[in-house]
Amino acid sequence: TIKVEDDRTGLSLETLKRAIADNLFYIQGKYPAIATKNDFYMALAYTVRDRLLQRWLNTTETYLKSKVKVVCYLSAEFLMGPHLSNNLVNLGIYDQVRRAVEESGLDFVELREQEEEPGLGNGGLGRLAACYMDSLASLEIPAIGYGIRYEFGIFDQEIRDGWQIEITDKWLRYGNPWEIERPEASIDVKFGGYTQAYNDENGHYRVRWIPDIIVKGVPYDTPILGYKVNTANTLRLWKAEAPESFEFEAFNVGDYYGAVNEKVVAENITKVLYPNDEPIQGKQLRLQQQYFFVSCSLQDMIRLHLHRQDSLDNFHESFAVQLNDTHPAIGVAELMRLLVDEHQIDWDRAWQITQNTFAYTNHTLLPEALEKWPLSLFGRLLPRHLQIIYEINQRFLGQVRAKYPDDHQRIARLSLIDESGEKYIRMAHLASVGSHAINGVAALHTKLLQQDVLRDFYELWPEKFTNKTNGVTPRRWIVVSNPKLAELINRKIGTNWIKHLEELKQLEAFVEDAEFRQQWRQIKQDIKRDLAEYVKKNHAIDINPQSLFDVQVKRIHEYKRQHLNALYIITLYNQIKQNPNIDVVPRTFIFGGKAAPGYFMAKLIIKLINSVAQVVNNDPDVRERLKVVFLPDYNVRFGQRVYPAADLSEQISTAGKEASGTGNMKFSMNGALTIGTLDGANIEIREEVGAENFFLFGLTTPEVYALKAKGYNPWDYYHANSQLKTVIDLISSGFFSHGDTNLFRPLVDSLLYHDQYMLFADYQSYVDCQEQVNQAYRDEEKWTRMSILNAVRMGKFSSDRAIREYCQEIWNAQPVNVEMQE
Ligand code: 26R
Repeated sequence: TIKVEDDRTGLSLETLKRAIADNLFYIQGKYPAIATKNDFYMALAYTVRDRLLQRWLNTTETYLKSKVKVVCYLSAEFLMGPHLSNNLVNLGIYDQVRRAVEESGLDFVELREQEEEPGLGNGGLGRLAACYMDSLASLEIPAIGYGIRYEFGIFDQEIRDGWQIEITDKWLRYGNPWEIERPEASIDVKFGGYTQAYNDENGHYRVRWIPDIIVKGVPYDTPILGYKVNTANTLRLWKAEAPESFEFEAFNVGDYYGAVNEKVVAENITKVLYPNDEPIQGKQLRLQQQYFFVSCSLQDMIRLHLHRQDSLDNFHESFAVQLNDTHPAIGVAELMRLLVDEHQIDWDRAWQITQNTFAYTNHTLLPEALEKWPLSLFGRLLPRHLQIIYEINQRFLGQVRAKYPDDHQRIARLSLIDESGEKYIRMAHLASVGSHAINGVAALHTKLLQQDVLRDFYELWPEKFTNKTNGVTPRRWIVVSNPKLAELINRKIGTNWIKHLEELKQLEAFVEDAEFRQQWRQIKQDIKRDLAEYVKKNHAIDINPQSLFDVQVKRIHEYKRQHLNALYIITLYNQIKQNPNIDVVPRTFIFGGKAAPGYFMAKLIIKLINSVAQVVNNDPDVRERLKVVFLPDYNVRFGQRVYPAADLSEQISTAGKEASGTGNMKFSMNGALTIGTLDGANIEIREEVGAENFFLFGLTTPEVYALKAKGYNPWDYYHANSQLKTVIDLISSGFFSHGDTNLFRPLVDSLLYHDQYMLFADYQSYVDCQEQVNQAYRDEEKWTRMSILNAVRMGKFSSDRAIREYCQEIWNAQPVNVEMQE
């Protein structure tokens, strides 16, 4: 008999080639002669999607048919990055598909670069959610990621005259082959209006909510396949639309423009991602976004639950709901409303179910990033939720009063409502009260939560607090982004490490193997050359692949201190100007990152870096020994290129400010050494890789606090340190701004008069530490040993470890085997 492979599942070269051609014709409606690169990319993407659909449907079916517990990760952001390569790797068909594409006469890399990355996140928090989705699927944990399908994700960044310009991110412009719209599963969400008390047929007191508008949530599902398993979980993102009936009603009474306006108002809700670091208390639309996606998601869960069984009494055994920061914290009040108002469960039982369902992760200690909503705004938009929050608060404060009678200050501090001035709802308090578990994202961060931000809650419920140090997925951040390194590792220890990252430890045995060190160096060298070519091609800048690649890529923020890095560059520059023949280690300083559009100081830091670059890069005295490049539009795709090319990773936040950091992990896994403070996960990274393999500088958190308490005066440092003074004076003089002494004045003044993040206090320690980096880099073999040890000791920082901990200690979730059937 002749066996013919199915066009949509077959993996032979012939079948893959035919499938690409078929999809080009039947989906894109093109034949090769008239197809664009994007048409070919779409044909390829559909070919790959076809090959994971069977797993996806089997997975969904498995969850629907059994009573397994499902983890629901609620997040306003999912920074997924490109799907194509990741899916190919997780399916285990990367090389085969690449060959099929090339044998079809196409350029695989060129097609791969056609994909618009879904940038539905700002940075750390959104990317963490994406890594966790990969690990959940790879560990075969039933999970759904719930979020918002923003029409415009994080803006694209351009640099003009050294300044950041924001361009709207039209990522859906050419369609998105990875998602499937599910209009049949749409959900209605209410907004505004008023509430009414009534007695039901049994004489029970009840409340109904009469909204003034209803918005329809339409789910768009994307499969998230695990690494070499059958599990393909779902990322379900909600789009807001106007309900058809609404338009129709208005039309009938002749108010056509009113109806169109309703539609516009509804559809605005999921238009655009809010950049962080923007003051948003007054932004009604942001609260609408949060409530919209959370309500859709909880109603969806209830529907799924009732499909599997007939009572909501054990909802918390069906679902574990994780709140990714406070953005979805309104879910606490919404689940109470759904259980009490819409499903007639009594308050006490509903509260037990709610607390057992939710868990809350905090991601920031910065006071300005702690969400609070003006009570007036909140009550107008969500009148029923405000009542529910009052009720929760009253019962909660009753408990507090019983434990701490007459401690009025404590009660005011713990209240869900901030009543010190204008009244606000404190979302972190709502999340803490409504959850059975609260966690920070690195050991230091959790400790600081307990001692500072959530101290009163910790005293009340110490047992709720746990630490869950962040992790990142080695599939995307090593296998996809650094295939050469992955292959070298595979040759030495096989492929088990990809799912068990601790196994990289076996490579320690090769540190003393000169040939292995040579191979390791060669790979780094090749990737650095690739990056240099990319920079040359896309930005017309020459960088020397032999120089030390010193990289700082992350959101631009004063606490992350990109400007401390700039002060060091100017310091080096001054040394060269003073003595042009000085023997310096050639360095390329690479920066990348976006500033929130309304964050003036962050934008000025970008301008400073570019202004310094212009002077340094064009000064003949420097003789190409220093180069400074700010690469525009840092995103997941560029991260994949830059982490593997880095020699040195800059993790230089003021101690006590960076909750964890995750870029620090990606660098180290790829063999970069870290220069960093004792902040966030740096501390744990240093513990793992060994203090001798980590460049440590700066004040510790207790030292930062003590200095603040005794009265920090940046002028003391300025006057005492002539090198620092020279650097600051040079900026002030207009040297980097064509003589304009005003341009950088806000930045310089903020350092001289406040220096909130203590750059001056850490300056000398940083400069000295950078000198140690230089010395280490001069000893090639030593540097290589350190690089290898950094990478192979990173096992702890796999997101698989983090997800296992969440499963065991918070979610009580188990892996579920998905059987393949036709
Ligand atoms: C309230 C609103 C304006 C807002 C503020 C801040 C929205 C979003 C943010 C982003 C924060 C919460 C964030 O991304 N935090 C980062 O989370 C990472 C993952 O845990 C950490 O690694 C990182 O240290 C932390 O800054």
